[in-house]
Parts: sequence; structure tokens; C-alpha cells
Amino acid sequence: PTPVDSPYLRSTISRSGPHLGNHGFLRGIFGTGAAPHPPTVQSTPAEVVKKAHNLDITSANSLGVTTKASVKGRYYNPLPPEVNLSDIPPQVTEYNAAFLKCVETIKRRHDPVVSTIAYGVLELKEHWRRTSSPLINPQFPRLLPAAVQSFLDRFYMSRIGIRMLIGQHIALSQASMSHSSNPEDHVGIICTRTSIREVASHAIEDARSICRDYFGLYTPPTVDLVMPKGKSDVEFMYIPSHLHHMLFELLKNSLRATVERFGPDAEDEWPVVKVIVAEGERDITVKVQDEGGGIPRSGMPLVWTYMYTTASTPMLEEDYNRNDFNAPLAGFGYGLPLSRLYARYFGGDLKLICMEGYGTDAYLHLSRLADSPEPLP
Ligand code: W6P
Repeated sequence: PTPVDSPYLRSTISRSGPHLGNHGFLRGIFGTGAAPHPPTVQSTPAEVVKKAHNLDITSANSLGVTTKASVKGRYYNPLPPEVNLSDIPPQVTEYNAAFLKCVETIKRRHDPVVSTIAYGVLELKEHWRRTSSPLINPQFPRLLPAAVQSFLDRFYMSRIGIRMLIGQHIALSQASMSHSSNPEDHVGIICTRTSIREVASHAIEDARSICRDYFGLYTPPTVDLVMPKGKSDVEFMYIPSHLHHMLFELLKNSLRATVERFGPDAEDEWPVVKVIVAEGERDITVKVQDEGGGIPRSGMPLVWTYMYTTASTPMLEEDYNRNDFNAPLAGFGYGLPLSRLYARYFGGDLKLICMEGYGTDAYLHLSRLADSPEPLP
């Protein structure tokens, strides 16, 4: 095999701790009846393929899926060139299909985890509110205990990683099964030439549309997208859905602050929200800049916690099931801490600089995907 020199692929391949890999986690899932267990195959797909071909492919793909992929122009094939898909025993193909269905089911089943946890945190807050006397504790805890905060940070960081790997596995499997040509610049869910202009434009339109519906506006505030001097776009290797998620969250905050500061009827006064893209050698930074009045410095630590939300009415579970339900402009207040985790997952970061009374600058630093190790604690 010719493993490509990319930490992303390295971490995919070598990840075999107690949570992932060929050991307890996956066996446990197969043991729960969540997916059909192929009766004749006792070992992992990779082991079966290895046995069948008497080849050492352990450095290839622990999930046994054979895929050709081009990363940064280099050829990546987990199996040696003399092995092709038709050489793989039928049990392995069956096993892979069952495994694929299994992980798809798992991913879907865990879609609502963020809101489930958010309801748990709301219950915890409510419990504190009821049990702590205002005399003893006039400001009932506004910050989660540090242990809970760091647990949730680690939990969500791990979840981002696991879901990315499942998404990558699904995308690669589908690409290898469909025989249709995967777009030249995609390796599963990774886009080797993620266009900031394209992703940011979509995020801007999505955030503006939610802002318009939420405030009942005819036209939401304008957002200007500014590329580096002399460039019409910046492309880099990243996962477009992650980038969209982060920009969308930042833009919703900026648009809401703008409308709330000047009022929904003062559309002539709304300052433009600016998205400024800078391209360095190692970092790409996107600044989302608004004049929505900012946050006082004393409020800054709160925005990174899982307890802080400025949404005035707490969302009820049944709200989500109503068919006239409008996506909340401000939900549980998880947008910022989760976006920072997404940024940090690939070696980036998210920082807010506020001028209370003027506005907020959000700096989204993105490391080019190829040079960051997986940051799981
Ligand atoms: C604000 C508060 C905020 C958070 C994140 C991004 C932008 C903004 N603007 O007023």
C-alpha cells in the first residue's frame, strides 16, 4: 500500500482505542442486534481480506473498504494494485454492506443527541433554580461546573470525530459501490478544494433567510463577502459541511445582533455584516464582523458554555414537531461552543473580540487540513 502522508488518513487508519477500531466498540454494536450480523464472518472485514489474500493490509483501511482516492494529487489505494474489488470474497462484500447499513443507522439514531443533551442541561439549570435559595445564592449558577463543561467539550469533540469518520466511511462506500466517478476534488466528505466563496455564500443566504423569517422582515441585513486582494476565491482542503456549520452559526449571531440593536423596522440603519477572508501560508482566517452592539467583557466567558443562551423563551420539545415550526435564530446557545470545537478539531480556532456598544468580530482560524494531528484529549 502507498499510504498518503496526511494526518487525517493516518488518524483514520490508526484509530483503534477503546472507542473505535476493531475491538469492543464495533463488536458491541454488532452484538446489540442493531444490524444483521453476517453469520459466517467472525473476524473484521480487514482481517478477512488480509487472510483471503495473505496480504498485510493492516495499514490500509481497518473497515475493509477498498477505495481509490486522490489526496492533493497523490494516488491513494488502501489495497495493493494487484488486488481489485472483484477479488474480494463475497462474504466480505456482504459484511461490508451490513456494516455500512449498521453505521448509517447508528449515525441517524444519534442525530438528536445535541438537543437531548441540551434538554438535560436545561433540567439541571431548573433543578438548581429550585433548590438554591436566592438568599444563599442570589445569582444561581450561571456557569456550569467546570467538570460538566469540560465533559461536554470532550463529549462533543469526540462526537464530531466519530460522526466525521462514519460520514467518511459512508461517502467512500457509496462512491466505491456506485462506480460513478466521484467528483475529482472529493475524497468522501473531504473536499480537497473547498471553495470559501461557495460555502460562505450558501451560509450567508441560509442565515439571512432564517433571520428574515424570524423577524418577519422583507429584506434581512446585507452581508458582504470580501476576498483577499486580487483573488476571487480561496480554496483549501476541508470538509465543506463543517465550514458551512461554523459560518452559518456566526452569521446568525451577527444578523440577530444587527436587527436587535437597530430594530426590525430600521432597515436603512442596519450596518452591513462583513465576512473577510484572509489567506496565509498555514492559516486561513475568516472574520465575521458586525456592528450589533457587542457583548461586555464580563459576558464573554458565558458564550462558550453550554448554559448560556440569549433566547428569551426556552424552546419546548413539541415546538420542534410543529409543522409550522420556524428554525430558531437562537436555539440552545450551543452554536458558538460547538463551532469552536469544529474549528479546533482540524487544528483551527474560533475567537470573539467585542467592543461593547459597537459590535463583534468573530475570527475563525482554519488550519489547512493536511497539517494538524487529531486533537482528542
Ligand atoms: C454579537 C454576539 C456574537 C457572537 C458571535 C458572533 C457574532 C456576534 N455578534 O453581537
